[in-house]
Amino acid sequence: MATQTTPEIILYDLACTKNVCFSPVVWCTRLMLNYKQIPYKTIFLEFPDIEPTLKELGLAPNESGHKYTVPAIHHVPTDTHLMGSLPIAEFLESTYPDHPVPLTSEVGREIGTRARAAVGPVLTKSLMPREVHILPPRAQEYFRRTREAAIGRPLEALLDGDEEQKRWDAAADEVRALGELLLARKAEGGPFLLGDKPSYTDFFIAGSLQCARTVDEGVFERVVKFPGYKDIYDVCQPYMERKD
Ligand SMILES: N[C@@H](CCC(=O)N[C@@H](CS)C(=O)NCC(=O)O)C(=O)O
Repeated sequence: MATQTTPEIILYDLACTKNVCFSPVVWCTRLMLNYKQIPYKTIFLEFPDIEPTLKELGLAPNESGHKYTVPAIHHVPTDTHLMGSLPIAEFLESTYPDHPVPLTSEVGREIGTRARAAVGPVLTKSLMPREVHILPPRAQEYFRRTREAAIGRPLEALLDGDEEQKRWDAAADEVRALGELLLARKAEGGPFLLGDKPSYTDFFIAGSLQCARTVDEGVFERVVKFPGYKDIYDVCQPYMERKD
């Protein structure tokens, strides 16, 4: 959906064949832009084009992991370029203080840590062999080559036999416990984790689920069948309407 207003932000996002945002980290940035109603334009990059494009913009490489990653932004009014969902969130929060989004909180840190430990690995292993199918051809080749090198086997091997089901069974107690923590927060007021306004942790949960849903509805269902998750996802829906 094109915006009529002059964009203040150029958002560098990850391209897929559905032409919508699906990266969980880019969703965190996009949710902030949508929530704060900041005029922006999206440039979707295929995996192999991320590094040359962002290097050309003059961005310094990441110190660890992949050298160049999305999300990245260009803030047009100040000609500022930034890469990384957290530095971008801090920049947006200080530059656009209206509709504040609390970035850190004790409960947010706990949820983030537990989600990364309990849900992150099992979710990633279910998504990777499916994500490859929503990438354009050059990105498929890049993704398969880099991810298979990282896991040391073909992507499809992650779905061998009942391996996937066993991973979800092993994670179930902790996925349920985290969902109960989300529900407990809601019971204290809600409908968001910190009360009546969203926080960055709500966006992290909603963005991760939106990623799963875009890649594969069945994987999304594996998470939202546990109580707690869908409530956060649903309440963030208004800020996920714009996906491109
Ligand atoms: N810590 C970074 C992680 C960003 C990240 O890993 N992004 C992925 C897309 S989801 C990426 O750009 N990967 C580049 C590659 O695989 O070459 C952040 O939060 O922004």
